[in-house]
Amino acid sequence: MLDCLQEYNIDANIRLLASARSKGKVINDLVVEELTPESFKGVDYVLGACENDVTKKWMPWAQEAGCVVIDNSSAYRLDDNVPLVVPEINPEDIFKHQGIIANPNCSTIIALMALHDIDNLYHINRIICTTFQAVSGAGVKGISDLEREIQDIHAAPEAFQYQIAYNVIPQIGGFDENGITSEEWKMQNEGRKILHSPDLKVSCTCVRVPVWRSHSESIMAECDQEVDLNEIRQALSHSEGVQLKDDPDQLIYPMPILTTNQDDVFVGRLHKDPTDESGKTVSLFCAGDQIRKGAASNAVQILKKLIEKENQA
Ligand code: 11C
Repeated sequence: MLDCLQEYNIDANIRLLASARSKGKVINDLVVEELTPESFKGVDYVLGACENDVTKKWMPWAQEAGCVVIDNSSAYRLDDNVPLVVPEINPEDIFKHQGIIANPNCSTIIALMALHDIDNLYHINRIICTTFQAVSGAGVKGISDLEREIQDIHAAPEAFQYQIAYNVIPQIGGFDENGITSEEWKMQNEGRKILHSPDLKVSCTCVRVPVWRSHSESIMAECDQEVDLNEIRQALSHSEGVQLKDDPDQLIYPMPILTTNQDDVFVGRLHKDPTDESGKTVSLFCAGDQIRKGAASNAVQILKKLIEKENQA
């Protein structure tokens, strides 16, 4: 987030707040302060990146102080009074906030960056998706699990249920009574809200893969009308924050190593689903850096829009 604030030329006095455990740490020359109810006094904007229970504890303090919070947790994403925003898709929702704006789930942001133009053209009614999620999506311990297992295949995993080196794990989040994980529900629930598409149906399988950084997704989108691949390519080639990488003859397609540490989502492998004779289903593959566009950059882009509006007033 600090890197993104700098890259997006956000000129601000920045304070870093965390628990007592991190008090005194120095990050980019800033000393981390312990978060207390008084911390938010005089603060205009808060970028939150905590677990849900921690977020729910400090959010009332930030609201009491009149801050506008851009929150990365999932605690408030589906709250009717909280806009859920991807700035390239639903920027108008930012300004409906009542003090909290939620940053969507990373896989959801990356999928919708690839899909929103297709939705605008043909209206997507159903999505079938498999994600390939990098270990860094599970935080520092996810990275260290892979690092340690590459050194010693018998190292005990801490972040994941099983060894992730040389393996894939088809579980991200906890399972419900239907065998669907919390991560898998996010794409439908959050996708409906961001696209303003209350009937959107999403079937998702989320898979952890031994990739350091950048989530990839294989997506089939069933639309209300027959799709035209050239029209889709044309739209995607002009889509802000998207790069079309779709030339299989030249071996050009999205891969996570290509999107790491940058904001654009790559989209390619576009083809019509050969099993849908109506021609209404498009299949694609996309990749995006879940730490940048899937989290930090998306939050900073929202902040930039808020500041621009404030400067216009
Ligand atoms: C992962 N997508 O890769 C998760 C982490 O909804 O913000 C982000 C969870 C969220 O493990």
